[in-house]
Amino acid sequence: MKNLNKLPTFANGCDSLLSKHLTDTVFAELKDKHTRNGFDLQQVINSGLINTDSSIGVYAGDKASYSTFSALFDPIIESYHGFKKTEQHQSNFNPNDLDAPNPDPENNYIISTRIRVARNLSALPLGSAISKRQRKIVERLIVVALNKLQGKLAGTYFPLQGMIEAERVKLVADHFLFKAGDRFLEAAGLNREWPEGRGIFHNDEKTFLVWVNEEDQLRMISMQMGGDIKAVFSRLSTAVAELETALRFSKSDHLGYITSCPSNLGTAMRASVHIKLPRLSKNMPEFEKIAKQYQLQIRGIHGEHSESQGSTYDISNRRRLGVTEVECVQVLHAGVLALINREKLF
Ligand code: ADP
Ligand code: DAR
Repeated sequence: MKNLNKLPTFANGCDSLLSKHLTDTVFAELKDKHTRNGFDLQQVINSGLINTDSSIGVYAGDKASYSTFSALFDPIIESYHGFKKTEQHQSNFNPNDLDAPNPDPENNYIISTRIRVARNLSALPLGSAISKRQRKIVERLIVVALNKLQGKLAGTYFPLQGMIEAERVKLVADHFLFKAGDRFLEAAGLNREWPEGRGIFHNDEKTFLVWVNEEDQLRMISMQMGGDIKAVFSRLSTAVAELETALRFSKSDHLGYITSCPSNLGTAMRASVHIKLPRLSKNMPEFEKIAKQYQLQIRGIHGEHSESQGSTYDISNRRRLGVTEVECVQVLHAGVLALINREKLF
């Protein structure tokens, strides 16, 4: 380990899973370890050391990180997902198994629905350990696959490098593009050589989008206005299956799809709605009780670490590992129905 030769201390009030699970014993076991890509414990924990407001605080640099540093990752994964190191992840991306009629057919509450999955290529390191040359190879392999998409999924890739700033700002404001300069990703080494090798693909309707080389090498996104959750899921299922014929994604029997952050392992799926709850949002204890019951996250409308606007919130599934893709969306659907029914009672 380059800079740390003793167990780091964490600021008072830091409640990250890193601060909880990096014990003396774990530190002693891992401090001199590294993967064959040279990824070491300092790099695993750097984001959580610098950003003491992290909820998790660790990132993997390659698939091997999850085994090399399992003494730290396993308890973090169990704390976040309730998933034990002896369990095997199961996948089911079949829309026929999803029972999700539109919970808001009159569009009184749900503004938009978005479902995304993260993927990384199996042949190269993850973003925190990848080299500049390797990142360009990842971009090239992904763009070749994206350009093969046909019909309604066909679209165009827009590299971030050279993008007109006003266009970039508008894509972010319209919730289509990732924000730049995330400090958690910065400290994890995921923003190196930014914006080289980064970009966004989208079809003409902007209902299918792919982020390239942000936190993960692919974020495949299906989204549209309104609450037709099943249509959004079906589009994503088709698109992911198409791209899986052209790209080999990193996965394991135990952890499912491999991602930079352990919170995204397994399905690597976040299914979310932007929903207006003017009455329920004035009763946050009740709002939070329902969200907890359905294991939903309540977030602001610009995603992570953002604030709600008015009474519009981003509601999404919290668990991604040890549940299937269908179960992630089924839970969101049930939770959104419960929130809407409670809103109606006020
Ligand atoms: P991820 O979980 O995929 O990393 P975030 O949840 O942080 O992404 O959000 C990324 C962008 O997607 C943000 O601009 C956010 O506003 C937008 N977003 C998330 N859910 C929805 C939704 N249901 N409708 C529209 N935009 C959304
Ligand atoms: N911000 C980091 C990661 C939390 C999960 N979100 C991701 N992976 N985008 C934290 O530890 O708070």
